[in-house]
Amino acid sequence: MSELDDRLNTAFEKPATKRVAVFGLGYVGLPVAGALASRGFEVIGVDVAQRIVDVINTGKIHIVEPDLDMVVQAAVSAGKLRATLKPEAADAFIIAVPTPFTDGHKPDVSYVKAATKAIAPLLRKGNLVILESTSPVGTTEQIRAWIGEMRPDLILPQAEREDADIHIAHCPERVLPGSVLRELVDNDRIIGGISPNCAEYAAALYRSFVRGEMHLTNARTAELAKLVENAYRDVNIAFANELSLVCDQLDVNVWDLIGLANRHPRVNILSPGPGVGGHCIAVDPWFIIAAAPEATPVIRAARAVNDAKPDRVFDKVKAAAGRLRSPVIACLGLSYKADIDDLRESPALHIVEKLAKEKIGELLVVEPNVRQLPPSLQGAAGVRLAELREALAAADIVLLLVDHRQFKRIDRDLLKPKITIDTRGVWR
Ligand code: SAJ
Repeated sequence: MSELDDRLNTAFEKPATKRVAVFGLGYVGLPVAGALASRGFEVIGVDVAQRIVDVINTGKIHIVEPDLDMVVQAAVSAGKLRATLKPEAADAFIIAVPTPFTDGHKPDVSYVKAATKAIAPLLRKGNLVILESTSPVGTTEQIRAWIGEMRPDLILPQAEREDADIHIAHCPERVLPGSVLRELVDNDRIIGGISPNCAEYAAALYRSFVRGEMHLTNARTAELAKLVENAYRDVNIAFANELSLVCDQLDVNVWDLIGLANRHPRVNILSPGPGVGGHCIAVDPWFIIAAAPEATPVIRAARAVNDAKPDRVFDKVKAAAGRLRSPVIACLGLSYKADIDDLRESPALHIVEKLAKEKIGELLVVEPNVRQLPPSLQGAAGVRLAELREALAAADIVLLLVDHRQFKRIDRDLLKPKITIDTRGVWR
């Protein structure tokens, strides 16, 4: 441990007296707030939605994530976590707000700007500002500029200067929805400081609840590292999805093929599916493309392949249905991946919406993680939410869109008389 580490650990040795304000109480901010509260920090969760603030203050949560309810309930009842609409002073501020893209696939950092502008008037000497949101390269420096406009009285950090009044760093979130609490603690963290000192201060805070290693770097590298992680995955899923189309044409089972190719010691092909969903992998590669459009043909092509995959699945279902009179289609799964309720950017949902719009048969939708159809499907003619058993009994075509655990357990004999379209390779 360096002398500085010693100093920082001393600074944080009485976490019960330290306040951290977390801006944005969503899939990332809420678990971080819970983790800090469970380590004894006094945590103020700031959100713009009254409903979210109210739910959290009753010790409940507004999202589905295993065990998060228990962590939040314990933190709220111990008086360590409190949600509010109104920003309050703290020792450290963590920004965990959405960074979507605009219609033209350009990054929209307006929520980060709004959070920064709310934090700036509250800043005192010694404070730490951390950006967790996945952000385009340069956003952390932009935060410094926004603070500078509002607080000319503060000495702001610079790469080569260590006499700053406050510290600013980017610590990108890396947690996998569905395993957030485990990954929050176990994953390594990349900590990108505006200056080395900033990174050290941020690392000291994360060390309070992270068991993974801290990798200190500058803010720009940390920003790009996060984007690259998700773009890497997108490109590799695109390769698998492209293979699935090749295999359809050549009458080869893509799952057998990938299983065999992956026996090579240096080959590890991911799984094809109905497309790439969620709010990260389908979004973040665009931040790299927007920053360097001429230099990113591979990343752009991967986006195109993955975005086109739902329509290829639709074509397959349409062709199968076209051979039947009044086909009944069991559509298994709506979420963007297995065993969660998140429908954002879901390829499964896109496929079912298109089948409904083009009136391709009667659709019995099975989604064990939701209680009602999403608005886009509510009231659509010939579409309803059904129980798995009923849908399997009635269907001519069984379309597997999400590999939920309930679907993996389906008795294969029930499927024998049906036409099956398995986009996830569960029943191979
Ligand atoms: N998918 C496939 N084939 C695969 C793997 C995934 O089709 O072999 C599909 C999934 O079904 C889903 C999509 O890709 O539709 C994305 O799912 P995912 O489980 O790969 O990732 P996310 O979006 O839930 O979470 C990712 C993670 N990033 C990486 O694994 C590099 C997570 O660690 C990040 O924190 C998260 O993005 C984020 O918030 O950025």
